[in-house]
Amino acid sequence: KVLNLKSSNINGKDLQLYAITDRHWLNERTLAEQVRECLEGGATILQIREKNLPENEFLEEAKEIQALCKEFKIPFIVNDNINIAAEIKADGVHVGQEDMDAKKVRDMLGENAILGVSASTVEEALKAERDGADYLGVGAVFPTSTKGDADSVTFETLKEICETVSIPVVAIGGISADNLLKLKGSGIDGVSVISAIFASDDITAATKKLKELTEEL
Ligand code: TZP
Ligand code: MG
Repeated sequence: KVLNLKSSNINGKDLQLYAITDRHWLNERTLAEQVRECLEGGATILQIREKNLPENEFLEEAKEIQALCKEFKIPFIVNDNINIAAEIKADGVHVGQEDMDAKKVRDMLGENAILGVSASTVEEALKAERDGADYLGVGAVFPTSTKGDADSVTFETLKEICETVSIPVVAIGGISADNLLKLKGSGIDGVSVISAIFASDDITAATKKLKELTEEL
């Protein structure tokens, strides 16, 4: 049975500044507050990423964040959890190499939903594209403490992936305002960021700054 998510589409421009949530940085605040500030700063797409939240709390939170994304007219993506994505008709799902097989996810989601897949080699990138991915997240392009088991990807591999696939590519992993422009010339469509946004004391300002820098990619 094909789950009918909302009809969506994605292009490189939507991926310019891809924010991913992380409750590790909440500090007495709510995720919705933080996400609003991030969207006010100009994130162009948002992914909710929850690793340990009970399903019912994840669902309620996802609805709240989805409403914000609608308000700011940007795509709303759910990390890994296809059931939640389907239940609330999210714009799409993002899966890693260790998660459910991308082809299976595409079959379950149907043609219209956005499917993002993580890749750290040219082979993984090509397979993800064949399996029906709409975009790739490639990294970690810089050292990061946010995801302990992240593979590392060199600039050369990032560039080769961008040259090889025809779907848009976002770089991820350790990206900050200090190193973002090192990715210039790689061919990426955008950058995906957790801590440089959500660990910031001023989320709106941090997001704005990153967005400005992505204009120069
Ligand atoms: N996948 C590869 S690196 C990474 C993920 C989810 C973590 C990105 O977080 P940060 O804080 O932007 O380095
Ligand atoms: Mg995953």
